[in-house]
Amino acid sequence: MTHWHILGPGAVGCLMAALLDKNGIKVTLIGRENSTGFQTLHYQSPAPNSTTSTIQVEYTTTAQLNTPMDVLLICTKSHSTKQPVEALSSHITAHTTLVLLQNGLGNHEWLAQRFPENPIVLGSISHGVMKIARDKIQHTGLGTCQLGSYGQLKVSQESIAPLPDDDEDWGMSWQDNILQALWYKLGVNAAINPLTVIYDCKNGELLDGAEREARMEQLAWEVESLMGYFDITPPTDGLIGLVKQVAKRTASNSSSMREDSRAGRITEIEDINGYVMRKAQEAGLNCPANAEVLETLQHWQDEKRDD
Ligand code: KPL
Repeated sequence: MTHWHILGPGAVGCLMAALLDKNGIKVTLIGRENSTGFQTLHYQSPAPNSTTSTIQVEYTTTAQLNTPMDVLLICTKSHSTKQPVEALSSHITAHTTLVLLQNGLGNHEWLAQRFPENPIVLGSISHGVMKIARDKIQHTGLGTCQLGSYGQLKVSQESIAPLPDDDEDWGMSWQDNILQALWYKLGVNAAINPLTVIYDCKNGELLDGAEREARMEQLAWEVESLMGYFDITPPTDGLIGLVKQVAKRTASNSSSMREDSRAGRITEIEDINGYVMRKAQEAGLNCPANAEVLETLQHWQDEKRDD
């Protein structure tokens, strides 16, 4: 049976552990904490019929892992990826499939260069999930989990695991063009996340004022023009249509970037609007709204670090 190792026992990593375990797939979580062996993880399913189930998950650390891996699912924050993946590299054999499931873009290019012989799968997840205690996650909203092959070596859905595509809690689908799905997510995050930090508001409140909405439109419009350059077909209602739909659907959410910023953690701005700016430079396009939010958030982050 395929054994999945999940790097990053945060909310998404634990959700994936719970969903994989529920579907009979062997899972080990890899974290920083020096407590290894089997530990209890409580999973609270979404309301209104919320129930809590308990699973026993194996935990290990990068230093203590001592087996080659079948599948390495990377769920770390995008800015904390390279170092722990390097630390695991002696357990990545030619047979290890690397699955990247995180916000922002850029690490997929590094992964393909660093591990050119390995099958690579990219993913985009829209489930709502919160880690409410060290050993407890709350699945706050059902969503989807899109996966797809990336790079030279084509990976088929069947080859990584019998992933359930008929399980409602999972919302799993295999995409032939996963980069397109990831650009859509990048566009949504680039237009919503930094503005929720700047206006210190929930996602839905970005639709409450003309200035906020205009800035959101401009950010989305710039990403959409970049998509054209990289041969990515925009969503049917345009990227701005998708952005507004997500802002409405997740109206009461406080974005991950706002939460990171409030908690004084490094935000994913470099892997979201920063990635947009790196691609804009490659394409020779101007993206002034993305440049502005990037600069503002970088500046705020540096100020907090100096405090
Ligand atoms: O992905 C998100 C995030 O917060 O990172 C959105 C879609 C904006 C939902 O909050």
